Amino acid sequence: MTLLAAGALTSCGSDEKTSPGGGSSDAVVIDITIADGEVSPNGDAVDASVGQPIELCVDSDVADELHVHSEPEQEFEVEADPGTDQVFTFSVDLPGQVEVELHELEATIVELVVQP
Ligand SMILES: [Cu+2]
Repeated sequence: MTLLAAGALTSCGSDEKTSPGGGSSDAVVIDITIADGEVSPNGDAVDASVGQPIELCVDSDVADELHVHSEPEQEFEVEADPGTDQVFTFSVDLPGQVEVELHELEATIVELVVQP
């Protein structure tokens, strides 16, 4: 067994810029902050590809549920844990527009535009 170098553990948001054509195996990283009843981002469009890993890094001061309105729908439990990144990774199997919604707040966080 070999250990991965510590540097391989990237923290959320440190790696947002991926160059086009760099291959679709890079994850799309979306930094999400939920604080004082507001969520950021709030409805932004984000490009992704079918099968590409999508990483939601959530910092929240309230418990809630993330809904990914893909087929099938995917759900993640968010805990109230401000200052800590909770990371949820998923991918989407079908091209199209997929909302990532915060259930209790009824807010659309991002609208994924999933390319074939
Ligand atoms: Cu929903």
